[in-house]
Amino acid sequence: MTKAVLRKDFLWGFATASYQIEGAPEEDGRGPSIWDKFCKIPGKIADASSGDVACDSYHRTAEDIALLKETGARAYRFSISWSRVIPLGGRNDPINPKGLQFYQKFVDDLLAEGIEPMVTLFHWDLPEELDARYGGLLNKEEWVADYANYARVLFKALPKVKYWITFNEPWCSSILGYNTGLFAPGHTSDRTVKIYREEFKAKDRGQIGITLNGDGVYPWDPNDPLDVEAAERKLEFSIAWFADPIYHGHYPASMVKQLGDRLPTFTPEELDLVVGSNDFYGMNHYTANYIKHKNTPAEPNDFLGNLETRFISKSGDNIGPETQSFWLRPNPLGFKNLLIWISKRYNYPPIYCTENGTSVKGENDLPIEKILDDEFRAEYFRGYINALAGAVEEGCDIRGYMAWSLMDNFEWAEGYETRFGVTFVDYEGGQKRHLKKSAKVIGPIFESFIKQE
Ligand code: GBH
Repeated sequence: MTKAVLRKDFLWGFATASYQIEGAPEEDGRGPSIWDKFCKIPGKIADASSGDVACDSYHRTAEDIALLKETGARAYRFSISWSRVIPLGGRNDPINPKGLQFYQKFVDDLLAEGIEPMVTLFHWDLPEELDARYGGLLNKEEWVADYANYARVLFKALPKVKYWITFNEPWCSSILGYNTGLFAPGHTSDRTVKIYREEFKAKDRGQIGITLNGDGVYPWDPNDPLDVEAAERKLEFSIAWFADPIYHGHYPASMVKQLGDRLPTFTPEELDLVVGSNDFYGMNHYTANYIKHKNTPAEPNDFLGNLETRFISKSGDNIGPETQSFWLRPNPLGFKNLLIWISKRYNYPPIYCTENGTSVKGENDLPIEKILDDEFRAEYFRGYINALAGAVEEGCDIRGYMAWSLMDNFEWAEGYETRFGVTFVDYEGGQKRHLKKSAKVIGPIFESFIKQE
């Protein structure tokens, strides 16, 4: 017997992102994004693929909604392709009515089926023109003004949307886009929240927040205080880098100590915009690591906090089974611990888990019957959803959960080889969708945890 610990209005469902599923890069006036360009550079994408077709979702919204219905999902998190709506991206550039209409109709269609839309404004696919024009996200003046304008266009066009996410994983934009170069460019701002609150919130009664990624941590040697400290520092370098300014008005001390004046200082005006800018905390979470401190001084390009991440602990414990993603091994307890860490550090904010899921080792090479019988992924969700319920029992205010992903899709630099979907997408067979086992286990678990009244 499970205990009904989740709120009656708990939102559970699935997540995707525009470039990873839509395809149709040149249709109805869409402009190119930095990912269209990035994918053309030889060597950037493992299988030399791109999002040109992806799941063909631009032409299959009805099918995607039917999938959601079949799983019983209450909500769907998707992102907007900025260059569909404003092909050149800028505040003085023309709006593309067909692009806007596509998303308006999609929102209407979801609502007609009783599915709550949760919209990410920016999931990495910056209009290419803005990068060419002024360096994209690196140009604070220009980019912030253009992003603010884009956000306002959408707030205006989609008043029925009640859940807005400003940025997906700014850590990835910054580090993978500008530090390691694995992904196309990025950075962050919070002015969008002011616009929403001042011009739309009262009328539309929605909420807005940022989505941060963060992995669970354990000290490599729990008896070494330096590893214990390093584990905390890892969370500060990945999560508190963005969340401390929002909830506490400053960067974490450990980052200031290591990075000094390489961290920008906030002006009073910036603090005004940033502090308190989350109606909810959006959390993307997949895995955990053992953390081992380093004895040498931090390298100038270090972004982890002068430490190593490992899958095996000092005593030889493996954090979790291997998956198709080199960075991901399931560890549900790490999720529970991290939910509690975030809740304590930021005074128990409402949390929406905006992504959680796994790839499966070798999945792409299996025959379809085996792919559809994805017990490994089903077990992942059982473990993680139980961990979530456990965190709620310990006082965390968790209000929603979106599994990544509704369907297999373009997995960025890894191309199509790595699948994260609860739905199999047959890329060779005309993008046909087939529900996997995992699609059907999530609903019943949530419904058993959610209070009936
Ligand atoms: C999410 O990021 C994305 O939001 C989503 O679009 C994506 O499809 C999904 O995950 C599955 O990957 O060793 O430096 O390369 C997940 C968080 C953080 C996971 C960075 C990969 C790579 C670390 N990601 N991490 S690195």
